[in-house]
Amino acid sequence: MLNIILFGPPGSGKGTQSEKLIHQFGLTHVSTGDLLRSEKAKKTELGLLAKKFIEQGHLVPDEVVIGMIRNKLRGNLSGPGYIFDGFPRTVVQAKELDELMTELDTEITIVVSLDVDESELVKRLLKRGETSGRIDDNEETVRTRLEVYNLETSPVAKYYALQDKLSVVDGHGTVDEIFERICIAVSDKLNQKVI
Ligand code: B4P
Repeated sequence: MLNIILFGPPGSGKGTQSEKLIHQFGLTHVSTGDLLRSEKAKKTELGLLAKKFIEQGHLVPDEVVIGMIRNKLRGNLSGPGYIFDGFPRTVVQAKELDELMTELDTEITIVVSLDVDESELVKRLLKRGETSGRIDDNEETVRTRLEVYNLETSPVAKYYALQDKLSVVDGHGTVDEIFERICIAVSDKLNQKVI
C-alpha cells in the first residue's frame, strides 16, 4: 500500500494537494479537518465538542481525534492506500497512527512536509476566509493556529525524520509546480524502498 501523510502548517496546501494526489494514485482521503467539520455540521456530540477548539484555533483533544480515525479505518482498509491530511498533528497522534498501521498490517510510506513562509500562509488563509465561510480563517485565529502549529505540531516532523520517512518539499509556487515536487518525492521514496 501507498500511505502518505501530508504535513505542514495551516494553509500550506495540504487540502489542495490531497485532491491531486487522490486523483493521481487513487488513494482514500482521510482529512481530520473535514471529518471534524462534518461532525460539527451534523451537530453530533463530537462535533459540538470540537466546535469550540476549532473556532479558537486550538487542537481538538488527541483522544477525540484518535477515536474518530480508528472508527474511520477499522475494518475499512482497502484500495491502493491512504492520504492523511492534517493528521497526525501531535506526537501522541503519530504514535497512535503507527500502532494502528501495524494492527492493519501496513505502514506509513512517506511524510511530505510542505514548507511555506509564515507571511504567505497568513495571506492564503485570509484570502480563503473571504469566501470559505470558515470561522477560523480570520487574522486572530490564524495567528493562534500558527502558534499552536509551532508548539504542538512541528515536533511531529522530527518524529518521522528519525524513521527516515520525512521529505521536505518547497510549498511556494503554483499548485501544479508543488504537485510535481511531491510526485518526485514520492517516487524517490518508492525507488529507495525497492533498492
Ligand atoms: P484543517 O482543515 O486541517 O485546516 P488547515 O490546516 O487550514 O488546512 P490546509 O492546510 O489543508 O489548507 P490548504 O492549504 O488546503 O484543520 C482545521 C482545524 O481542525 C484545526 O485548526 C484544528 O482545530 C482541527 N483539527 C484538524 N485536524 C486535527 C487533528 N489531527 N488534531 C487536532 N485538531 C485537529 O488551503 C489554504 C488556502 O491556500 C486555500 O484557499 C488554497 O486554495 C490556498 N492555496 C493552496 N495552495 C496554494 C498555492 N500554491 N498558492 C496559492 N494559494 C494556495
